[in-house]
Amino acid sequence: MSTLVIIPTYNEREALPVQLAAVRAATPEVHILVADDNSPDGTGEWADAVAAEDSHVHVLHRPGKAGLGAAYIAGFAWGLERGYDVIVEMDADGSHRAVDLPRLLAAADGADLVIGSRWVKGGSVVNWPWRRKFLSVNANRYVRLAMGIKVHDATAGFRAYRAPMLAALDLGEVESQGYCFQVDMTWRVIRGGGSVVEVPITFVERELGVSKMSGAIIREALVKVTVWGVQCRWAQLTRKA
Ligand SMILES: Nc1nc2c(ncn2[C@@H]2O[C@H](COP(=O)(O)OP(=O)(O)OP(=O)(O)O)[C@@H](O)[C@H]2O)c(=O)[nH]1
Ligand SMILES: [Mg+2]
Repeated sequence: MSTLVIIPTYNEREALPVQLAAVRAATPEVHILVADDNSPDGTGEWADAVAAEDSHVHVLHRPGKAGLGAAYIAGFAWGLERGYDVIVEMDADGSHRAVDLPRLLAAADGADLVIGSRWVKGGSVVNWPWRRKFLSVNANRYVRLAMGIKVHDATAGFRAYRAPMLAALDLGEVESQGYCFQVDMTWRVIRGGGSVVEVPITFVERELGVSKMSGAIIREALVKVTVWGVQCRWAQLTRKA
């Protein structure tokens, strides 16, 4: 089973070296694609230098900051073209621990989408203030309720897709960024008839670099999940009528 781990980066010059080394050590066989949006801090150039020395590391240079979702969509296309069996999403900032990756990959044997979940039994978050926990837990409750899905951590960004599942989705249609991108992808897999499994992970708040989370990212998720929820309920109602 060949695996590609996509790490999207924007100004992760401090964090990426630590994360890259951790992934190489935990899973020496996997390939890594750094999808960099022309980071002003030189993350892309640093990744190029590593890629020149290590055949397991690749770099996708994008012209400018266009959001997490767009970077992943481009990374998925890159991985599908090259025939990887499993494609993983993973942050550069160390929040997603490389030591949890082998369990995610093992579960990808039996599911189209494996979500590294904070909000199932055994999952946890380290170093988050109560407000962040409250936001994430309740955002996920809202997603479950509004969209009628059973996933406990639909906003999670540490996940593994089986390539045929990604290939079956119309990825060109996906416009969401941030957390919304994760919910959008989860919903597309479910609607596409794919199986979803949640594996508990320990999520660690970033210690290096700066968060790119913003009010706009939270608003996007809230508005879109509400619209999708209404569409979904409407479709259920009109089917029954
Ligand atoms: N290529 C690319 N990567 C991005 C962009 N925005 C964020 N990222 C990367 O996506 C990953 C997650 O971003 P974070 O800033 O950690 O956002 P977050 O994990 O939601 O928020 P925190 O928990 O506060 O860290 C990191 O590896 C970022 O460098 C973007 O516009 N383009
Ligand atoms: Mg982060």
